[in-house]
Amino acid sequence: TQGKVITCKAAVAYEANKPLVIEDVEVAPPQAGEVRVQILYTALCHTDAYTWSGKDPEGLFPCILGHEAAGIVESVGEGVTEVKAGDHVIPCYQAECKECKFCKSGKTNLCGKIRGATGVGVMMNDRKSRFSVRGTPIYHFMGTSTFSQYTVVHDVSVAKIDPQAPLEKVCLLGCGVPTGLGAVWNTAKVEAGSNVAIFGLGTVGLAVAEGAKAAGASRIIGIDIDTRKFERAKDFGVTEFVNPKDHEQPIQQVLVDMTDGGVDYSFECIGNVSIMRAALECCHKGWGTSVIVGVAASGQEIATRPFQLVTGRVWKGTAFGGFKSRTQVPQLVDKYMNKEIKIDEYITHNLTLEEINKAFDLLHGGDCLRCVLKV
Ligand code: NAD
Ligand code: AHE
Ligand code: ZN
Repeated sequence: TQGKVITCKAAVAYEANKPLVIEDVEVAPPQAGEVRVQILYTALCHTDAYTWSGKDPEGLFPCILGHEAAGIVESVGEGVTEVKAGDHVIPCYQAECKECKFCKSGKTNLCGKIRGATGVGVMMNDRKSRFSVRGTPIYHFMGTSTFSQYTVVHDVSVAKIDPQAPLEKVCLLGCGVPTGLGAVWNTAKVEAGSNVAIFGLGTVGLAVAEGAKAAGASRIIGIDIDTRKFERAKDFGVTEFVNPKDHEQPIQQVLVDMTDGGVDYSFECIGNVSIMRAALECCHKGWGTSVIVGVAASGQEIATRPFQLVTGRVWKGTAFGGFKSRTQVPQLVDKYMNKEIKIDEYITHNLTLEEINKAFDLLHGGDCLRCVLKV
């Protein structure tokens, strides 16, 4: 297949909110600096649902969504040295070129090399897509487009992993689990003995709980409006639950009262700007730090009284939990293989690519964390 167009199945999003269509998609060979990957397993993340909903300003249609996956390199383009055909890989929506201003700064995991192309659904080389259906180009998504049996990614967007690792599990290390763990370990740098509040107990929020427990946090307070989330959350380290619907007072006040003035760290894992405000305002005066993890819709803005920051609270955000993707995703795979981090516990459903619309329905129902599709 090397050097040839591959025709394979992919789920195409033609329009916002319209069911995805399983199509025979033509996938062009990788050009210089590109890698064609056979995707074996992909999970769905709420960010896929968000873009599909039409609320993402970077959402383009028709496109192939998906960014939490694992697979095997099918072929590589000219000049690609770090992976070869047969390597087991995880596509990384957050690239790491190791050469740009961002990568060299030592201050961020964001990479600037290809972001200008991935935000508009094309490849860097020729600003074109490698996907087409009956001659019509289909946009890429997040530089990954994993809802396809084959995809083409930039070489800086692919992490080579232990070939022994089960791809049907480690696909989750493409997004949600690292995001939550890293929000705690890299972005907030939670210390032992801290009090932590987590808003939203989906996969990302539970991974925050897992990370906080590992960091030695004393109280890990989970906040969710869906009571079904509570029982499971205990297994991930949540020590106390609050349902905002059970309280008359604003949730930030409830938390301040529970914690003698506020928490040391809070994490917003929902994507709701009024909860982002509550998450900041439930932090302790003088030092409390709030990390925004959730992705809010186009046009939404955050607000608080500046006095909240003047009096020492800190507002931060995180992308992919601050992990440097190509360097650190393989390390997270090793941690899973050594049983230092969970993955299996986040997988509540398994389906096939053909059943992807059902998988999105499950994602919107309350009992699904991650649904892994066999591609
Ligand atoms: P999810 O839908 O599984 O989890 C969200 C949880 O929030 C659910 O349990 C829901 O019941 C709860 N919730 C909804 N509204 C609430 C409210 N008003 N008060 C309290 N709880 C409420 O989603 P997920 O896959 O865990 O992702 C969470 C968010 O993180 C999404 O916005 C996603 O787009 C974003 N995300 C960001 C990054 C990043 O790098 N920054 C990475 C992955 C996901
Ligand atoms: N396209 C959206 C922003 C989406 C967003 O914030 N994405 C997160 C990852 S979510 C993964 O599930 C992120 O890492 N952003 C950093 C980046 O460079 O995209 C919008 O609002 O424009
Ligand atoms: Zn995601």
